[in-house]
Amino acid sequence: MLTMKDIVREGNPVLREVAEEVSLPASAEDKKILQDMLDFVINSQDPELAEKYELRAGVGVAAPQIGISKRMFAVHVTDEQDQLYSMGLFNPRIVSHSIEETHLEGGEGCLSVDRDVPGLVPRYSRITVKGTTLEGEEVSLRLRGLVAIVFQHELDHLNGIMFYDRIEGFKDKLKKELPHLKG
Ligand code: UDB
Ligand code: ZN
Repeated sequence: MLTMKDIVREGNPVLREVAEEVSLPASAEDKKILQDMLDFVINSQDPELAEKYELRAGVGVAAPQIGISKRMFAVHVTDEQDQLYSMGLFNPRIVSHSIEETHLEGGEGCLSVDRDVPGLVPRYSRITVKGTTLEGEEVSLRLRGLVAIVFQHELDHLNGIMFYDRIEGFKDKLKKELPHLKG
C-alpha cells in the first residue's frame, strides 16, 4: 500500500523530468503500479484510513510523484454534477481545449509540496483528454470544472511542470517589488 512516505517532494529532480510514454498494452507491473496509485487516492479520501496512515486527502496522483517517470496518473474526484471520475490512465493527452480559462478560487496545492503557495493557477475551462484506462480501453473524455483542473494538474506532472510555474502575475509582482530590474 502506498502512503505519504512514497510521495516524492519538490526538490526531487524526477518531478522536473518529462516522463516516458508507457508501452501498450501495459505490462502487469505498470498496471499494478497504476492500480496502487488509484488505491492510494481512494484510501486517502476514507476518513478512517486517512487518519490511520496520515494521508492527505488527495484527488489525483501522477507516477513521477512516486518516483516513476512514466506517463500515467490516477484520479478519484467528483464533479459539480456528482459524477465520480475514478480511474487510472496510461499516456493521457489533451486533444482539444477551450480558449476560455478558469482557476480554483483558493489556488492550488500539491501532494508533493509541503507549503502554501498563494496565487491563482490558470487552467483551460474545458478539455478533451484521450488515454488508455487500467482496463486497456481507449477513452476520450470531455471534462470541465474541478475534474478538468485536476486532469490538467496531473498532466503537468508528466511534463515536469509544477502548479506554481503557472501562477499569474509573477512577473508583474516582481516588477513592483524590484522596479530597477528591466524586462
Ligand atoms: C490534491 N486536493 O489532492 F477544489 F473537493 C489536493 C491536496 C494537495 C490539497 C491534497 C485538493 O485540491 N482537493 C480538492 C480541491 C477542491 C475540491 C475538493 C477537493 N492535489 C493532487 C495532487 O497534488 N496531484 O498531483 C492537488 C490538486 C490541486 C488542483 C488539482 C489537484
Ligand atoms: Zn500535484
